[in-house]
Amino acid sequence: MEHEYPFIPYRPERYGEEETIRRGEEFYALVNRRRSVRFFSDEPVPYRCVELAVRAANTAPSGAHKQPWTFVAIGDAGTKRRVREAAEEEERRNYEGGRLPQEWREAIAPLGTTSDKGYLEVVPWLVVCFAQKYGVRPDGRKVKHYYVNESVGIACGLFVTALHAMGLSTLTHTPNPMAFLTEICGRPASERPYILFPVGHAAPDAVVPDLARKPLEDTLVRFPG
Ligand code: IYR
Repeated sequence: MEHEYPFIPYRPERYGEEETIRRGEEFYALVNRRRSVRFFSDEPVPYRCVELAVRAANTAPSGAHKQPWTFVAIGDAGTKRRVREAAEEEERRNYEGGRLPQEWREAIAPLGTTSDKGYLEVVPWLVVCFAQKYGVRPDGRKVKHYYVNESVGIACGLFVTALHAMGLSTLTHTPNPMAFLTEICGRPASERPYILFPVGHAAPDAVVPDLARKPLEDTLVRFPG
C-alpha cells in the first residue's frame, strides 16, 4: 500500500468576472501568437530556460500523479549531429523512399516539409521528451503508470507554452520511427521517445505557413444548444 497524502488547503486566485475574462483574453492573445518554427537561429539559449520549461511541464496533471515523462536536453554539437543524421535517414525513407502513405503525404504537403532537418543542428538545444511506459523503482521493481499518453501530452503542451512565454520557439518534431533517440540518449527500455523539440530563437528571417486556426464553432459545442 502506498502512503496517503495529507490534505492541505488550496485557495487558487479568484478574480471578479471582468478581470477573469480579461485574463483569459490576455492569455489567449499570448498563445495565439505561437507558431511551430522550422527556421532557427544558432544564438545560445541559457540552460536555465530549458530548466524552467521542464519545471512548467512538471506541473502537468498526470494519471495517479506518476508524472510519467523524462526530458533529455542535448546541447553538444556531436550529439545534435547524430540526431540530425538519424532523423534525416528515417525521413528520407518517408519522403523519398515512398514509406509515407499517400494520404499522409497529401496531408502534410501544404506545410512544405522535406527530409532536410538542418534545424536539428542549428538550435542550441534539442529536448527529447520520453514517455515512461512504466516506472522502475531503485530495487528494479516496476511501477504501473496510468494514462501515459494523456499525461505526457499535457506536459508537452505546457513545455511548448512555457518556451513561447519566454520568447523562444520550438517544433513538435516526431521523426518517424524515432526509436534511434532511445539509443542516442541512453534511455531504458521502460521509456519510448514521445516528441523531439528543437529549442531556440526563431531565425530573423523565419517564415511559417500562413495557416488559419479552426473557427471556435468547429471545436466547441454548447450542449444542449
Ligand atoms: N515527421 C515528418 C513528416 C511530418 C509529419 C507530420 I503529422 C507533420 O505535421 C509534418 C511533417 C517530418 O518531420 O518531416
